[in-house]
Amino acid sequence: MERTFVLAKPDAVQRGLIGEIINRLEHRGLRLVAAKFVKVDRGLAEQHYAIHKSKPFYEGLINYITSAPVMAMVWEGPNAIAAVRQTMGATHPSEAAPGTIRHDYGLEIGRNLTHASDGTHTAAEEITLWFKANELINWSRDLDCWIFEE
Ligand code: IDP
Ligand code: MG
Repeated sequence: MERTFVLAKPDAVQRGLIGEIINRLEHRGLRLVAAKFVKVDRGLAEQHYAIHKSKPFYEGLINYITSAPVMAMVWEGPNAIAAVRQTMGATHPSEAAPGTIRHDYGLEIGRNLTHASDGTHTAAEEITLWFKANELINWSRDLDCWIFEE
């Protein structure tokens, strides 16, 4: 079972789309492991987006992610990292496939509603950055056998 880190970004929170994002991931069959509502400070934002430090959009990105609270989550399931990125859609909403969150709710790359880890290494790093070990809940659902084959 794979775990991935997900954010409903400030625009999603301001627009009342936390529930919609959770709904889509729940309906996909993914299992929630952890969630918290966070006002991101600049230090956390800089750590989370360290890989983008040299990019021209970096300052705007830090301002965006610290501009309002975010909903930070961990979700798990088979191939959860790829599954969540597929449900989110391409980074630029204008390139995201219809039916994805970024397509259905977004227009601009700098207001693309969600973050999701892009690989096993970043997923592990991001989960550790945002959550303490005891905030991650190991549990099972009665319907897991109808979603997970094994
Ligand atoms: P991802 O969120 O799909 O993984 P990344 O390339 O990792 O995309 O970029 C991180 C975030 O930085 C994007 O989700 C978006 O909010 C922002 N971003 C990326 N490229 C641009 C850009 O060209 N202009 C403004 N913001 C950008
Ligand atoms: Mg990324």
